[in-house]
Amino acid sequence: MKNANKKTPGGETHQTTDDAHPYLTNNQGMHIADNQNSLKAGERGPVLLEDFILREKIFHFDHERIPERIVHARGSAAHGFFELYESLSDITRADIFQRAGEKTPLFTRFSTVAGGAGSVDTPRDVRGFAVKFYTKEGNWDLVGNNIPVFFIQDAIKFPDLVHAVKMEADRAYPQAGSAHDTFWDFVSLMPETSHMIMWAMSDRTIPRSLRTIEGFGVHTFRLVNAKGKSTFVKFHWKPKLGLQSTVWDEALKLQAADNDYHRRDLFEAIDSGNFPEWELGLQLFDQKTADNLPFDVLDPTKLIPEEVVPVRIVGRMVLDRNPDNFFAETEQVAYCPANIVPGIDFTNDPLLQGRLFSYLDTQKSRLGTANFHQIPINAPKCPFMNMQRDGMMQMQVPKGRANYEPNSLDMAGEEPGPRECPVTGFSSFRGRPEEEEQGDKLRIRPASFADHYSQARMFLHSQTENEQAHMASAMVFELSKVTLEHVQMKVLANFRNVSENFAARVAKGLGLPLPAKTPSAQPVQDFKPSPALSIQKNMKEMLKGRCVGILINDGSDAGIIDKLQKEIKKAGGSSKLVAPRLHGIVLSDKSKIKVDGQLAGTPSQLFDAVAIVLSEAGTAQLLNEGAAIQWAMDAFGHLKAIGFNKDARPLLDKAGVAADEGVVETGKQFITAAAKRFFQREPSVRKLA
Ligand code: HDE
Repeated sequence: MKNANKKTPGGETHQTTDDAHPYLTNNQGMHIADNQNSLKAGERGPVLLEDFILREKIFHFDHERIPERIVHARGSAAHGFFELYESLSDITRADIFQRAGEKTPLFTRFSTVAGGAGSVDTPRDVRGFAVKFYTKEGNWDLVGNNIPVFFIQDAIKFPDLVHAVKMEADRAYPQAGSAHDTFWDFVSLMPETSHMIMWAMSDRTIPRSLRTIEGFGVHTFRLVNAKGKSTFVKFHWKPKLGLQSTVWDEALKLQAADNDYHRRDLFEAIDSGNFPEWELGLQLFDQKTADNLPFDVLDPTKLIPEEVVPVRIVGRMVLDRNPDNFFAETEQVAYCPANIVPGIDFTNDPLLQGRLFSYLDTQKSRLGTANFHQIPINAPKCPFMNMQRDGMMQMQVPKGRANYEPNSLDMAGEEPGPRECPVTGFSSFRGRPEEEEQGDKLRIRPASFADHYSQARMFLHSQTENEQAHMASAMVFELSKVTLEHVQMKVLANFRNVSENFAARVAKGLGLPLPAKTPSAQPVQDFKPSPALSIQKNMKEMLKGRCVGILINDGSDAGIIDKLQKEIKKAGGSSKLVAPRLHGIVLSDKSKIKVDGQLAGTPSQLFDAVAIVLSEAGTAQLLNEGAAIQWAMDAFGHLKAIGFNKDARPLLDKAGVAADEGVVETGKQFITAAAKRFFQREPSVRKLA
């Protein structure tokens, strides 16, 4: 059916349906004749209540939002697959771990924790790392974080923790930040937060990209094989691009440069075919190993160093497809740690046990119905059927009389209904015969959870000097935003248990005297440092997945730019051109080009390394341009490689860029430098605590 395009009284033309475009309808399937004007009594008359098309459209729009997640509201996600490297059938009967080479579809959502859905991507915050595997035996959700431990040991403290970190109750600020009174008040009174606080103050919480974070299941889980034998497991995700973080000043400026920095980065990487990849690692250990560790494996504030129990790499996750629709998929996806499959099981970790209740409950409140599992992004990709019925938004149309089990009806004539299967069905790990899962009813913390400081100290001592200085400076920053001196003092008193030196540095940075030490329930132990916990010790020097910004102007040497871009591409990286104007930059060879970013809106913090290629005249023009000077100054201050051609040198001089091994002329040495950060430069650009 063809329609001629229609003219409105105002004279604009609106496209109507043709062979390529389907009919626009209302929600009942009725064709719409006019989607531009409401129904009025006369040309300039009142709109009529009768306009059911207008009312349906506005009614639906009015209800477009659903409650955002209580925590982890701000997130970005992607589809992909998990590929198993080797069969783990000796350790688990989980179907996903049986056949080497087999791929399982999945959907992964990354998030910040504290901010609302519309908050920025780069505050100092923990990142959520939630994976939904659509396995052949049901959905398995591994709902983890980018930090392997948690703030608290018992689920009953979670609402307090979250209330404390979120915006304050009366003033509704700060949004998405922990640097305020109530968070640190809670921390100061809960020494069990000490270990996680050290992680939160480290560069782990200011990642460069979601593609460069690790993921952890946090709790100890179990893998159970066909014979019913249980092996403890801790889950790890290791990014193929290695770990990479920002420096604090860069993170702050990224917030201003691009609120959606991580979301855009993930989307663009996938869109351009640079699929982010992680390897799944397992720390597998038995009861004897658990019994010999100097802490309790049920305590989620503790990690097992990789040097003690190695991480066995068993497969990889590739994210290769962006969501088609943010709301339908990323917003409506409902993760739940209780979604497990036969061959995977829980432990008695009291935080995990609380989570097993919370997520199902929160999904009902967010998605409005107990049938949220039928939404496409949440539905298993294997058959699912049972006798659960009805409820709001039931999408299925079950047949027959029998909606209960056992029944004899669906055997006699009706379509056969589902029945239980003791062989393939889930059965909980029975526990150890010598370990009673019963006892007096008690509200108690086990004594084995009482050491709050030893692993916090271990984490600190596992970092490079520069990373330790970042942590002390982060703590000074956060506590300097706290207005209550007694809270600052209590935090310092606690942290004297972690490290006298660290507490003293923070106290000095704040200009406060060191208070008396908080007594520790247990003597603090000096564990061996774990180099695996440091970002800087584990960064990969590579251009793959990274982007170089190239600042140019009229007259820039076309040959240098072309060679540079080719070399970057050859090394696996990408590049973007930045100039004072978006259109019409005329290069040395008189070619006229459009660049990728306009200087004032494309600051250097958006890039992993920068190059400045200018003619003498082009440089002279930019010497009075604050944005250009800041571009170079920030790249230097953020410890990035800076490539330049000789004529651009005056701009570097004006920006105070000193010569060091990261500041090099464009060419081979720049390609090598661009794959690194120059942490050794930092003492020359800022004073750390
Ligand atoms: Fe969550 N958490 N959590 N959490 N969590 C939620 O579920 C909760 C905890 C984590 O991308 C909520 O669907 C309790 C640890 C991630 O959609 C809620 C406790 C870890 C996500 C909830 C914890 C996490 C959530 C909010 C303490 C790391 C985002 C909306 C007992 C292992 C998933 C929702 C996504 C989301 C409860 C602690 C990770 C309210 C009660 C520990 C990655 O149910």
